[in-house]
Amino acid sequence: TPKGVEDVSRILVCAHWDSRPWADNDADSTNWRKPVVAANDGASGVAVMLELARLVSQSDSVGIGIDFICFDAEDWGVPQWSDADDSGDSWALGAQHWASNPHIKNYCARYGVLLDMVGGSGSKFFREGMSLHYAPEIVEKVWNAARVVGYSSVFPNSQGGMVTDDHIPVNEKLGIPTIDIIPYYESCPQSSFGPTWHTINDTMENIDRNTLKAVGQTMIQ
Ligand code: AHN
Ligand code: ZN
Repeated sequence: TPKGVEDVSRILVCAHWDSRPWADNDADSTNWRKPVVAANDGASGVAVMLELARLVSQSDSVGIGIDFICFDAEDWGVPQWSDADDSGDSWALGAQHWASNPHIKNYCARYGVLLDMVGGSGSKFFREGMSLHYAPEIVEKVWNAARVVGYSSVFPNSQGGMVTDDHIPVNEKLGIPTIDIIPYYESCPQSSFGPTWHTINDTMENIDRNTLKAVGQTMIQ
């Protein structure tokens, strides 16, 4: 049997690796058609994933298979300056495609974790609503792991928003219970995803290594 088929001894770790072509949430409308650098919204999830892969490859006691997937074209959703209506399916194009055409026929995994925007300064990862809907036991497991490694202040137990993201097609089309670790800002006027979301300020200066570490350490736990 090929790896991953009907296989519950594997888990899935995913992130999107594309960057949004338009900074359509920038405060300055002259930036709306400029690309986002995406230090947080793209690179951060991949960065944590690479570090997990590095650590796991050094260990001989992981005891489970881990599939790392970088999704393309997550961030091609209809821009705010466009007249086209955004039904939600213009987002997560790579994940939609992969979930309909997995790299292995009948691919399965025990569960999945999506890392999206896991490096922002001041980020807190509230429990995301769609994750609670599709995979409440995985939310419980991960938030418990965060508490065990001392990051309960970065991973509050209360619920944040409901997010259209790469985990939706993985849940809906493949039936793999998959959660999204994504920031939620309770009182940020620009966006509930934080002040740099889809702006030209999504750059390295606004990345905090402590946020990356909290997420990485939780994943290792
Ligand atoms: C929507 O704005 C519909 N979803 C947010 C998903 C996203 C965008 N993650 C990163 N960039
Ligand atoms: Zn984005």
